[in-house]
Amino acid sequence: MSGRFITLEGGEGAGKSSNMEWLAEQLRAAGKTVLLTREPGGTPLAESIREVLLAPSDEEMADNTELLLVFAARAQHLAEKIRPALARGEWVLCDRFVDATWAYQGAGRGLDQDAIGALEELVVATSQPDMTILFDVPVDVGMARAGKRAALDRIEQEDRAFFDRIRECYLQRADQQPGRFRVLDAGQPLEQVRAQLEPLITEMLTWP
Ligand code: Z5A
Repeated sequence: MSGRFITLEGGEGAGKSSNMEWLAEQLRAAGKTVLLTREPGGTPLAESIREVLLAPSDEEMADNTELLLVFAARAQHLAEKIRPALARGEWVLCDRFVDATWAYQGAGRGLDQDAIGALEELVVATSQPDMTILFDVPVDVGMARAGKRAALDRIEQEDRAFFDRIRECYLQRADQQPGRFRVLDAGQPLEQVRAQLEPLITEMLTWP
């Protein structure tokens, strides 16, 4: 048995969380067993790492610490949750995955691509998504949505240029890997974003 692995990506306030449960409902209505999860996080240990990663702190986190924590959480998530679910034949919907590391730590922080590639090879190996849905939203629009929340986490406190690099990186990756990525205009109202998701659901349901 082998399930399907779908990841949702995008910048701040792109609408991933707002659409994930809806997407799961459509797949469940078609008879699929769906597991919803997120990164960083997804298991108790990985959620603890998430707290460390996102909590604002007086001690500045070194960039490599951030990179290693992201991959430590991912290793746990894959071992404890994602791979077992896929082995049971389930459909795993994951809010962010390794593309977020290329975008945030690679483009955002400017960390070494070879190091990220080596960690991806070690931790993710062949467990790559079957489809990655990129919720692409102009940075201003996404930041305005996210800014309505009570408090910004450690990464959300970065400047505008950081988020510009992230959006550019996501779009570049989508261009380079058209077989896996599907790009949505997530700046539109929710109903229109869901209308863009519908053909993707049809596509998924025709997978062999
Ligand atoms: N991170 C990393 O650095 N490296 C990694 O490898 C990984 C992650 C995996 C936590 O992610 C952080 O970890 C994240 C990247 C970093 N950076 N930060 N900061 P997260 O997924 O937990 O946090 P997030 O992506 O920033 O969540 P988000 O801003 O909430 O994005 P979202 O889930 O895409 O958006 P949403 O919650 O669905 O919507 C945000 C608001 O907009 C909400 O009020 C909605 O009602 C509203 N919304 C949504 N869609 C619409 C539309 N279409 N129109 C109008 N309003 C809308």
